[in-house]
Amino acid sequence: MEKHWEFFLAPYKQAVEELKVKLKGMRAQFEMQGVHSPIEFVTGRVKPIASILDKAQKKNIPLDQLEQQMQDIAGLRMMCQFVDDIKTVVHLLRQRNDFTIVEERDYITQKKESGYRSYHVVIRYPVQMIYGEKNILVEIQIRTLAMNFWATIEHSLNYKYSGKFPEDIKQRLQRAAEAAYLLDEEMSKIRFEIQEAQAAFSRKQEVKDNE
Ligand code: 0O2
Repeated sequence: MEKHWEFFLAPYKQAVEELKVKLKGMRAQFEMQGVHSPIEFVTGRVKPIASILDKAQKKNIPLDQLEQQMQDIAGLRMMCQFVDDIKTVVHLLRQRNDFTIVEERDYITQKKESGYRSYHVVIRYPVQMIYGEKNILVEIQIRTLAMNFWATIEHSLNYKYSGKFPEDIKQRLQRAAEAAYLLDEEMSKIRFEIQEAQAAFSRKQEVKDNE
């Protein structure tokens, strides 16, 4: 990697690593209390240089403006079991004082034309570098497992077809988005049943572990 990119991306890498620990830590606290965690799992990545350059070109962002205008060079994803958990997670993020929220985008009540659903929270996160503090933008995407399944598949197809889907694939993706939506709805309706079963299972597991 060119030295220039290595320097530029260093605070983003640091932020992703730190935030993975912090957001996974939230899940661990729910587990410790033996209550349902609104967070199922957390992932994070720094956008590859090729994708940064692609997006900059597509959105007409000058390279010297990346820091100010590209919000997802550092990205975290928080996956939830149920749609209602997303609200809880957003609420928890709003209460934290280790970063400030600069923008929220709700693609759940306002899904994208593609069928994409997710809740995006853009934060300004302070990274302690050896030369001082650096405030960078980080995008946190919060979504259900079903939303994530759809987005992951659509993202790979998007890559394959460079965004120009054949008509039949486009229709199937729309139907799959609808199916993912219905799956979320159904799961929400039997949420308490599911949680009871999960609690009983983890109690059983705990007894086994202590044997
Ligand atoms: P990657 O590879 O995930 O990093 P825009 O890019 O114009 O849609 P903007 O302003 O960048 O919008 O912000 P937005 O829409 O809040 O966030 C963009 C990111 O959201 C994308 O990053 C994806 O991760 C995700 N996303 C948005 N729309 C879709 C969609 O239709 N399908 C899928 N699968 N993901 C989507 P990147 O940079 O596109 O890609």
